Amino acid sequence: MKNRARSTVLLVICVVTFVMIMGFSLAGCENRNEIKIAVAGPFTGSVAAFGEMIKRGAELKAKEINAAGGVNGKTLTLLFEDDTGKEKEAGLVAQRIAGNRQILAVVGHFNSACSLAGKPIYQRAGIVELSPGSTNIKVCEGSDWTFRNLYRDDFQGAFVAKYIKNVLGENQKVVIFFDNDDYGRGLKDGFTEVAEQLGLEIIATEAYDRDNTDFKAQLTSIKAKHPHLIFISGLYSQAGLIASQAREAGITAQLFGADGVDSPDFLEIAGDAAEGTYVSTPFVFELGGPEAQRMAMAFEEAYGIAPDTWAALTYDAVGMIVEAIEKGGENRKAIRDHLASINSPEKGYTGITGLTYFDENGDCAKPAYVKIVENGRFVPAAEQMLGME
Ligand code: ABU
Repeated sequence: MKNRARSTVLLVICVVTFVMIMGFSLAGCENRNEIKIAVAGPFTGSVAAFGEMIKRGAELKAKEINAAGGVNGKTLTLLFEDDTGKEKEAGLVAQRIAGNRQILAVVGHFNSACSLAGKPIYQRAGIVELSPGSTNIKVCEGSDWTFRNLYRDDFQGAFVAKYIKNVLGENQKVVIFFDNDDYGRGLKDGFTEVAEQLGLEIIATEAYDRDNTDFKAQLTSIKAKHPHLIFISGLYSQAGLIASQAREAGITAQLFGADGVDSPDFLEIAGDAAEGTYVSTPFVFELGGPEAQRMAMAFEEAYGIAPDTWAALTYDAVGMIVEAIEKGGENRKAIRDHLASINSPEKGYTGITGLTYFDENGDCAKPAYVKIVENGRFVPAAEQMLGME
């Protein structure tokens, strides 16, 4: 009896050991052939139009990389994580990503509030967060692991104030209507500081809530102040409603948004009321080089629609991470160290959105452009301020 019990125990130990060895070697096989990076953004929720473009821009770049032989000969696999554009969800997404050791880096998040929520989690875990959309000034501050491939809102706010003064005229009475979140507030502050220095007259500053859909009462009060221009410091989903409700209320003031309004869905939501609206933006396809035109054609062919600014910046962000893996190494720290070493124009990454290189914060200096809505489309504004920012 004793012998039989001993044999059974031995058999169980052998089976368990065999299963564990097989499990480890299968997991090892999976790792050997794949490079995994996460793409985190608002794939559902009130700003899902951004997420859709981010997803497609990332997918196109991954498809091209894999068609050209992959990353060090391995297949690039993207894992999409939906933060719904909300900081609470972004925190959960960040924990999930940070805890999965197979993920080498994160492209995202898009909303500044989400990048800020993820930042301490990614920093603790030691994994890069490279945002293709967050512009709040604090996004990269205080972490060695957070980078972005577009400008900050102190730069963007100042740029818009200068554009208004230089191009639209000196004696503008301006109302600022801002989304009361990290992005809307920060951009409002950046704009206000320089607008006041330049002598623009800010006659009112009003906050709105992200969940609001009815702006009529606030617009009635804004109308009574007779502004020449309303600067909307927020996202396309509310800006579209604000534009249409402003025109319905008989407000004729010039509308000016920033990069958060730069989405084809602004045109959908605002309809005719979008006409003549200006937006500042980190990228304009029409002003890009031949590689940008090639990417736009490939994107249209793949998805049947034109790419927007966010598809372009995400396309470049995926390219930067892949370059960091190829030149730095296949681990989280090597990717960070490689990105941190891209710290001068000579070492910069040339993507379809131009040259990206980082300062000691992980921020980068890239230009701003202006688009205007004409005949239901965003087109480059006749006047740009390149080199005059
Ligand atoms: N910068 C565009 C809007 C996204 C954000 O920064 O929250």
